Amino acid sequence: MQLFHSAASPFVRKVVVTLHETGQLGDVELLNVQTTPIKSAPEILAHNPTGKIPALTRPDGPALYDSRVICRYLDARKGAKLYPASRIWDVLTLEATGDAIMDATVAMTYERRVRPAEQQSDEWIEAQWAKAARAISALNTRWMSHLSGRLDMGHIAIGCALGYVDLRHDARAWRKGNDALAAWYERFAERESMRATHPG
Ligand SMILES: N[C@@H](CCC(=O)N[C@@H](CS)C(=O)NCC(=O)O)C(=O)O
Repeated sequence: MQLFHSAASPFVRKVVVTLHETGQLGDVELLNVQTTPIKSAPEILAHNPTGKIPALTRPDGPALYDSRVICRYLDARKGAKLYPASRIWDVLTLEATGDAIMDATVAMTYERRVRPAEQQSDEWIEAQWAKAARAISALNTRWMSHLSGRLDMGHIAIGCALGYVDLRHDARAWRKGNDALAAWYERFAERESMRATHPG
């Protein structure tokens, strides 16, 4: 299988952490690509009409996208139980929360890096950060019990989302007022899968 990859993408990192955690790293070749909302890499378009990464080619059917589909496929392929039936709705909601933090903060990065300076909107960027900040605060107040349990896909999504905020939006100081989540992330970032995929 081949994974369209960029080390800085938190969505791609979810997939690569999942490969590590489920022992499937050797089954996938990483293909580094550069793609942006206004300039899609042509080699991705052949597999994913949206031009986004991650996308995973596989021997038993058409390529898979997006990260949630790929991670679920990899989990099923190995029977890894990162989506345990007993708490599936919590896991999916937690994964969606991580993805929402990524959506908002990746959009902030694109606004500054890809959109021409005269079209950039500070108001829009602040509104995106407000989404991410509310989600981070909700994790700190409502999700710590879940996060301290057995590893599942929700944990991986949150770890990758917070890693991306550190990478691109460190100045926002997300740890302030979110002590429990900050302590959890400190430990989570020490996992071998997270250390091996650190984008810095
Ligand atoms: N919902 C998608 C989001 C993927 C995504 O936004 N990837 C970014 C890189 S971090 C991308 O490919 N952007 C290029 C574009 O928007 O065309 C997923 O979970 O895979």
